[in-house]
Amino acid sequence: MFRLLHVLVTNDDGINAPGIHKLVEGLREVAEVTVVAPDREMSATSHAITVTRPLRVTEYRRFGEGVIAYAVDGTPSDCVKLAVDVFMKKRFDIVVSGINSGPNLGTDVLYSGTVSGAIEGVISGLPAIAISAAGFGDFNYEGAARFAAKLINLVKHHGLPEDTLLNVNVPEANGAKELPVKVTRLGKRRYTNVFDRRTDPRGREYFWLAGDPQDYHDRPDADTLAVSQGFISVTPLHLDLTSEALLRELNSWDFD
Ligand SMILES: [Mn+2]
Repeated sequence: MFRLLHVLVTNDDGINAPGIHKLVEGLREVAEVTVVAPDREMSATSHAITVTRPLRVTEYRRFGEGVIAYAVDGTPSDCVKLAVDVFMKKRFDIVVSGINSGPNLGTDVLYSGTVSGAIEGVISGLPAIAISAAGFGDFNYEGAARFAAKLINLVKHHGLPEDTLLNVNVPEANGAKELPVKVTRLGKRRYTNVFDRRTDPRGREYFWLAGDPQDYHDRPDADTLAVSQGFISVTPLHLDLTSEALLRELNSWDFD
């Protein structure tokens, strides 16, 4: 019997962020959608989980009829864990995390709560997609939401290997109807001017972490390069960080 895919949606910008609302609008046309997302912004919380205090869950109705949604006072990983393990016993088919405000390219993925929401899905044994808007402010999320709806069906059709997720970055369409897609690897991204040094009203110095990304396009298939050229970037990510190359060489080190 034909059954709609059941998508678990989360994000790190919080359940009120415009990106997650556009994502749900796009997905609900082709899938059953359940949302479990942080009740406030949790950007750059990476794969943190909350273990030193309880988690509170509140029903959330602003996605409208037919979308079950809960806001959690925790991280994206907490949300996916709760959704899968405890509180929604229903089986999900796929996890989609986003649409993040701002890109998650290269080394960004190590800090990203958006990517970690998807990683938690993979750890739970589900296929997962992280999707980010490669732009800030009044970004038009519609192209990204349409692509997410297309991609969940491709993932259903092809499946994803174990411990693997897709990291997607979508640039602003700028009038283009459909953006071209490029399959990429993680590029190199470093930040300069990382700390903004300021003075508070009482004359005490403080620091605000921000920074300007510097991309090093040393490979033609880097995600950073693809997005800068106006492509939707799709990067397969694997959870095993083991270095195969050094693993072999390390065996020849004299540890004794
Ligand atoms: Mn974010």
